[in-house]
Amino acid sequence: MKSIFRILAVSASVFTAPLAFGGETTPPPTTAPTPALPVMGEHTTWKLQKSDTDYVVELSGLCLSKDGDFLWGVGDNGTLYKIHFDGSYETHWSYDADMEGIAIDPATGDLYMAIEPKRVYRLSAPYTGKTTLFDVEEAAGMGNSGIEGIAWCKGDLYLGAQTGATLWKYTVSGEKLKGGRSLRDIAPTISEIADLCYDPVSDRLWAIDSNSNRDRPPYLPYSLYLFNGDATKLLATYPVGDFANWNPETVCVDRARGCIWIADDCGEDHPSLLHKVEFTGL
Ligand SMILES: [Ca+2]
Ligand SMILES: [Ca+2]
Repeated sequence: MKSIFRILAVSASVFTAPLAFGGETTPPPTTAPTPALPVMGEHTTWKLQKSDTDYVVELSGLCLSKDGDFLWGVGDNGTLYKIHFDGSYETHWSYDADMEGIAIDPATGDLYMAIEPKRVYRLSAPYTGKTTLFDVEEAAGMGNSGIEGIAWCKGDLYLGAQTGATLWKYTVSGEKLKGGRSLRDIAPTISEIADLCYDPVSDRLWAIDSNSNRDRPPYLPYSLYLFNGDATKLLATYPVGDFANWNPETVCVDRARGCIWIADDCGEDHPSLLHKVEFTGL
């Protein structure tokens, strides 16, 4: 007995967890650890252009392909592009619609497109035709400040509008689950949603604000916003305006390359810009 007591005394001084009778450990009281936030690093920029007349026009949405080997991109002029990680690209399909956002169901490869001001399309392989899924009726009157962002979130869709930085969650069959509510309620410096990307690994939602917000306090210029997965808490804000300051309308998380892809919609008369922004701790 004497030796057992000695062991217990030594153990208690070494381990923070108290030892119960018989030497079993009782777990220490736990507080949920705060996960570290991603840290933004260097960026690389490509001008998406082959010639004076052949360039990517008004790139406004990006998502990774099903196999993660290229990016799908959409532009306001109604073009679906395949964009490669070296800045080369091909036109895949065109349709007369103001395409502002794109997301993918990684299991099926189905693409979901946000059409300003209010519509959602689905495209299945080989992505040369579309099905209209539903309209976000509350965005119907938002004109050119309507739906710009779309994100695939565990079988449902987040949709975001420029007007009021309004966020909704819908099922793919068009049942409204949440919203619309303004992200300004939790992030007072965001003026609009220009794009969204939900990352299922970290369970976080990214949004980008494409406005200069010059002389519009409290709104910040050209910024990325990071929220928890339910978009109930702001986690971080990242200014991107030192390199993405035309009209950054896309955000796309790419874990395999440790980066976030941001694109500038530079209007009809200028090639769009693609930025690879390195992040650690995504
Ligand atoms: Ca656009
Ligand atoms: Ca718009």
